[in-house]
Amino acid sequence: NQLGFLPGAAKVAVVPVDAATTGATAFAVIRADGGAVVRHGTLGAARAAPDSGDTVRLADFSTLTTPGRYRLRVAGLPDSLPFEVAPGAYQALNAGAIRAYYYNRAGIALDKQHAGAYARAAGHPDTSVMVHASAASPARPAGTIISSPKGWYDAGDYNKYIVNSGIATYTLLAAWEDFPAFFQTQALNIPESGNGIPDLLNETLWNLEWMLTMQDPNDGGVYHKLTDKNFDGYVMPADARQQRYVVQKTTAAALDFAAVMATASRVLAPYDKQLPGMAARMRTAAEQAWRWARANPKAYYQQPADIKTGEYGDKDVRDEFAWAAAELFITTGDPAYYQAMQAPALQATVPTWGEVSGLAWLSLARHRQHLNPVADQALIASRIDALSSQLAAVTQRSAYGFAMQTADYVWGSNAVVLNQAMVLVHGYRLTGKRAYLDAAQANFDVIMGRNAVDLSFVTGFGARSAQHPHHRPSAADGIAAPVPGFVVGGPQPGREDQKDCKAQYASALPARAYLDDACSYASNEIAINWNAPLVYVSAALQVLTPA
Ligand code: 9MR
Repeated sequence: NQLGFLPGAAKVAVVPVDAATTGATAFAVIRADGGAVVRHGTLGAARAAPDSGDTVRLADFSTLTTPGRYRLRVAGLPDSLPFEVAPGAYQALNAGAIRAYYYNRAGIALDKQHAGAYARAAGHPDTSVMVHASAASPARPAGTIISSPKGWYDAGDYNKYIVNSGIATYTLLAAWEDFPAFFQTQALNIPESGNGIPDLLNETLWNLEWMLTMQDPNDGGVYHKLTDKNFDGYVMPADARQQRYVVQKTTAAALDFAAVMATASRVLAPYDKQLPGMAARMRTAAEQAWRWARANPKAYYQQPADIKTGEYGDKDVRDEFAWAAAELFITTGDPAYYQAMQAPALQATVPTWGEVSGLAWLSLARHRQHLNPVADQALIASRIDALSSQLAAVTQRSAYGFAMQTADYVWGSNAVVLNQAMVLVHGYRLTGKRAYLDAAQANFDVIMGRNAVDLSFVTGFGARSAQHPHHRPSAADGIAAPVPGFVVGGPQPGREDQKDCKAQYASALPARAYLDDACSYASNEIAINWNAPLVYVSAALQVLTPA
């Protein structure tokens, strides 16, 4: 982990076993400056790691708790990159990961005061968006112009998708609900800073306000996405001028919207003075979207022939129903929503944009002390504990000491790593089992450099980090360094971008199939749903790691 560790954290490094190190059984931690040895340690057993095709040993130096700047030394290898042990080890990363959302805002100029070198003109006002034929209704026939400003660009592209905004926005609100004291005092230097609302919520509001405009007030349905017909080229936002459309109302969009608005309404309720009527409006919006989804339970997304942008399609929305029901239950206390959740049949899985049942369980666990007694407390605890226990068991078996398995190397694998860590954090909060917190730390380490490609996957953080994300502003702004604070998608063997890339992947192995090139949308894009668990997990480790 190139960033380093909190003093009380589990601290583990991965040491490759190769011709040069094969005899090495010991390691040392040395001072980054001067090289004085501060710790000797014994390497763990050599274990094969099939996903990266190597053999590695673990170096555990958890007992090193003295703040400082260090490197790891193993005979036969160059010294490691420097890392810190520090009480505030993840503060700056957390702030940077939230500020990444500011940099990805649609419909606003980024000024020098807040964006520094990354200042840019406004793009995509989205005040004149056309209703696509797929979204036509009697009140809003095809060609109707609506206004749907603000929001974050989804990823390296400039479109805005409700399904992905669902899990992304929710996860930021969940970070707030779990660690309010941490975020209460955080100053992010964004345009709204100092307005009496904590900055994490200020940033989240930029997207919530957009999401509200995606609901058709005539029927409560929610458009699936706001998009160009074709992806823009590598241009700055202000230079991308295609006509924008809202496309098809879907069940998944309505339910993800309902879940987020129900969550936001309880989070924002204390800020009625700053945001008059907002919490109530969001609660009503959530209930209207829920009713629309109940009346239209199978409106699956079907990409129209003239639209080529991201799909976020999903033909199984049982989990979206359950998640929306859970959030509405928590916010309203109405037992009918708990019944609608069908809890006994609902499993907990590591959340993704298309599989959100885990979010329902995480929210219920978070609010367990204040739920209507109709909720089955033992079931809630057992779902979280069972999933955490599975992940911790994989961690124990794994050569690299993390929870990833072959099947987890999918498009956006780094978000799988982080969402696993988010589940483990909940497991730790619920049970106090230290193994869960340590496993969450290990997964976080993966993102910050404890991986087969020896790279920090977060732009601008760590001594050796991703330099060329698939992110249009980073590619077009003329600045060598990428916009900071974004986690890139991560290794995965699909390599779907090879038809569009001149550069080639160095390896097809699941944990090595990564290409630090702007062309690589399959391994090196950034996305709002991938950054959100980075925000969650870095805050969680900062707050929860015992001193
Ligand atoms: O995150 C999405 C991933 O699960 C899919 O496999 C992939 C291909 O459909 O699409 C990813 O989402 C992209 C979206 O469609 C458009 N904006 C960029 C997203 C990240 O690559």
